[in-house]
Amino acid sequence: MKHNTFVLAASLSALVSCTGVAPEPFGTVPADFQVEWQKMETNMFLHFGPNTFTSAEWGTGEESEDTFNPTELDCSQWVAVAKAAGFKGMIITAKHHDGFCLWPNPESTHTVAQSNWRDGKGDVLRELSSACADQGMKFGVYISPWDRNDPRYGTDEYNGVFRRALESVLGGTYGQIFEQWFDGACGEGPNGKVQVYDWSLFHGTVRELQPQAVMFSDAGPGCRWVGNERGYAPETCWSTIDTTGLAPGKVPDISVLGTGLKGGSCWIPAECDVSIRPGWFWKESENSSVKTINQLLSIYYTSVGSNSLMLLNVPPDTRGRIHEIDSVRLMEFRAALDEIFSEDLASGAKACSSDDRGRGFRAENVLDGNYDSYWACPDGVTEASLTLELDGARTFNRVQVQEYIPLGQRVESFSVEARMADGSWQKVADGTTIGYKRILLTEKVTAEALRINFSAAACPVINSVSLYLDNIFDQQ
Ligand code: FUL
Repeated sequence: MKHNTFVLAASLSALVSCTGVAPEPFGTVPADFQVEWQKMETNMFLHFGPNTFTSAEWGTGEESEDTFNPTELDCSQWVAVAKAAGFKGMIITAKHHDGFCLWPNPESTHTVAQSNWRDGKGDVLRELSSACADQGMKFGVYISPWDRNDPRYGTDEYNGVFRRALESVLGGTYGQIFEQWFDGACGEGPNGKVQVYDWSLFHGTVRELQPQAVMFSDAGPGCRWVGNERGYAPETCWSTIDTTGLAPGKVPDISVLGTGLKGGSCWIPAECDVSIRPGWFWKESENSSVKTINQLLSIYYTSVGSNSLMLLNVPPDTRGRIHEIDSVRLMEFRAALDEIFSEDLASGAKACSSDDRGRGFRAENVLDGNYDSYWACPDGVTEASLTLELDGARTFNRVQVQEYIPLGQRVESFSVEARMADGSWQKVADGTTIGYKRILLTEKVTAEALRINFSAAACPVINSVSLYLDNIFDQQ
């Protein structure tokens, strides 16, 4: 009996000692709402306003309010299209640089309330936010601080005017806002003056009214502009950055926005805003230049596949509907993504690794589909490898890897080797940073096993590894 008790106690303690302890977070880590935001991956941007009717990209602010006159506004259609395309959120230009407000902003006399549209009783934000709520879509707003209409622009008074405009959108009438988009543009107002923006006032207002909103600008604080409007995040893309010397609209070295900074003191991940058409606003003349499936897939790989969000602008037309050409293209894009990513060729594989932290943190976790389980190495181990014995020979050309970002971004570089039918290992790809998600494009490889070698700033913490076969995208 005594002996049995001893054996039981000994095996229990062995079991406990094999159970690993989670790594401490490394460096700067995201807020919970930034992790949720990153998981959205693809969102829709909507540029809509007087420019839709004048074919301008930047309105002058002198357009009559009656210019804005959608004949068949249908925000439910926008949301239905976005949803079918797999987007998780929508961000609308509530106010672009011309100053026209798509909601009855009490601070302004240049809004839907002064227009003949719906006898001045219309409110695009109300319709879109309720369509989003009905269809389970997140709702966000772009509100340009630059205002080419407001006579107070360029004076101290304007900062208060803009704060109150923010309050009327963010105060609750339109529900929860997942992202507040701040354009850094700061041009002249109607009196020829340039405004000195009070960013701490604006940011403080958003934080107070919408504590979970991710604030976009060149310098965050929630997410950052990637530095181009082509939907392209560079090969190396850290979600951390230092904001010293950066401000919305003021970025001395734009390349920093793409790469971020290893060990940077702020977690401000990149977002890729890009339009499905050449311009941001709808124009009849651009109906024939809607991006192709290949262009959209390329953007997907260089944004979502490069630790960034894809914010695709799909501008509603003069009817107030997403044009058929754009919606059909989006459905084709969705079908292509579904075809490529529906079958994970790593599933059924057996995973092992050079190192791990014990039970609960083993290599097999990269295959379990659970976001919150991961493979982690012991503290101090910064070079480690993970091997997948595939469930037979598999042919793939995409290698997708995810770090568990709630514990920080760690991997600096990695290489992928494949074991061929003759037993030899061959390097098929390599990359630098990973972050939330990294998709490497390789030649078509048929292999029975895969080995990924990681080199990281702190012990690697890898959430998932997947393999896919893309027969659609042509890299040219
Ligand atoms: C830019 C603006 O000037 C463009 O008109 C557009 O809204 C784009 C998303 O941001 O800075």
